Amino acid sequence: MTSPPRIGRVERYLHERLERGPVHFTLIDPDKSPGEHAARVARGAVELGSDLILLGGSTGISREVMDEAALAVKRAVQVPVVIFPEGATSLTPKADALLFMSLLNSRNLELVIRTHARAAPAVRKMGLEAIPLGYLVIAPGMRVGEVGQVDAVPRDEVDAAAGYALAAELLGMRFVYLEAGSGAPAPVPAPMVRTVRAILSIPLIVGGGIRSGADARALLDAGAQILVTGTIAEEEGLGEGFRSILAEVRRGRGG
Ligand code: 1GP
Repeated sequence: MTSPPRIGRVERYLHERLERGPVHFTLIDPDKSPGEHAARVARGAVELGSDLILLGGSTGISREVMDEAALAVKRAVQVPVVIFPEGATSLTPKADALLFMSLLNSRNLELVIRTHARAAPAVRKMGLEAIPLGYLVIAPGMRVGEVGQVDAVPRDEVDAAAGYALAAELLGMRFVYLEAGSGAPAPVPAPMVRTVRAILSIPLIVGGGIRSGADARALLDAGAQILVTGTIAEEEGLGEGFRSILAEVRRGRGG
């Protein structure tokens, strides 16, 4: 017996939010901001209008650290708490969902599909909602570019990025994430975002190097629908930079 794909609760929530305008994800690394610290960052971010908390980011986050962070953040905020995985070891059923992401331009098949094949039965058993996503690293790529053994898409090769993004959609993935790399000196170029947006029907996520309201504005104007920030809150807290990014996101929603 077959049945149409099941869209989970978090994915439905995202589509409802996207109807109202741009969406923001706050990425928290539980190794750097464990438990109650993660909860404090999440609470402040959600008060400013962030729509979802992503947990992940560094290598080798243990299951215990993830469990603790997911529980603490869920107690602190109403928005979904979603795992941004760096491998199969940090999965926790305490989160609401998992970005089930293929690193499209990795040379390492482990990160394209093989780890997924091993982890899929455990994901199903945990009852974790899996959100299918194509993850594409754009130069400079930073650490994820290295660890992910990526052939990063050069910043001026907009058609190459569009090809990957459309292939992800045609393969049935339901989100595309353009990643410049955490801490990148500049975000994904706006012309690339514009070209990818024009060809894609599924929501476009952009992250890496977003440090100011002006960065956010340029990406939103180019058609990014979901912005992800991590480093800025880690380095500066929820100060002026973070606030100005969220102000642009709220402005895109009309207030
Ligand atoms: C990293 O895209 C995210 O995977 C966030 O990047 O840390 O540069 O905000 P930053």
